[in-house]
Amino acid sequence: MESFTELSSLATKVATAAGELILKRRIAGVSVAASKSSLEDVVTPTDREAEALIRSMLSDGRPEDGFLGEESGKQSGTSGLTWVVDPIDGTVNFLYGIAHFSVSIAVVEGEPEPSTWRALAGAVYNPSVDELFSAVSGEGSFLNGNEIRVSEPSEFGLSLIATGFSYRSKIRVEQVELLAQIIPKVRDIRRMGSAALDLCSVASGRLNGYFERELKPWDHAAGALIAREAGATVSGIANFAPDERMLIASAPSIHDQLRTLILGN
Ligand code: LIP
Repeated sequence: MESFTELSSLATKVATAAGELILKRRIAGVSVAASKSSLEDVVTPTDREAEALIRSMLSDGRPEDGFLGEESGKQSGTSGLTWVVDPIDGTVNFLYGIAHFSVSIAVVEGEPEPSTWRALAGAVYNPSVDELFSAVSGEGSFLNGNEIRVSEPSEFGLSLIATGFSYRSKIRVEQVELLAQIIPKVRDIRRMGSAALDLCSVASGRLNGYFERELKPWDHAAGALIAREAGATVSGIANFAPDERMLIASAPSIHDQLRTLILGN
């Protein structure tokens, strides 16, 4: 297998190319192509176009690898590696012209299951501000080539915490009820609309913590690796692997207290 560094180089090259495409389409104007799990859960023609470009570039570079994408699903490979891709993370922001969306590309070893995969390399690119977050397993995390580390708050009550909400209104009511218990105990809350960029914000110290339910593998595959390699603790409901039930990422010193607030244990 090629070195992890070569995998990272391919991830960053493809994420940057896809980011340039989606920014061009955003400037030209964006429409809804379809809705998915609910009317609020939209997909645009650019989501599909960007994922097709990503698949094509990855296949050219590593034809034997598997692929799992938000828009085109899963294709098994023969190399033991799978690329886990969200072509536009923060699609609603993209649709509304809010400059906070990203291309998220990770490569994992083993099945594309968060509870069992080993993330090897990842890239998250925000084309609106030309910020490329990247990480290689065991080699740290970087923002535009400069190493990044989590930020430890002086105390839990001064933590800046982000979260996100479900596309399903019934679940959103439950999430707001939980948030009502958390918000008085921390500095403030942010809801920015891209899980990948929220995880990169934890990695770079722009947030002290982030949690969210119902994330798909492609939402967090790259961002969770970037957060961990920057010193964050990332966990889920049961073992220390996030899944759709919950993802919690934070500076290590506040993780247990944040988990207890969110999960009650
Ligand atoms: C989004 C996530 C975000 C979440 C949104 C949505 P998408 O992913 O990045 O954290 O709150 O509901 O799931 O759909 O833009 O790829």
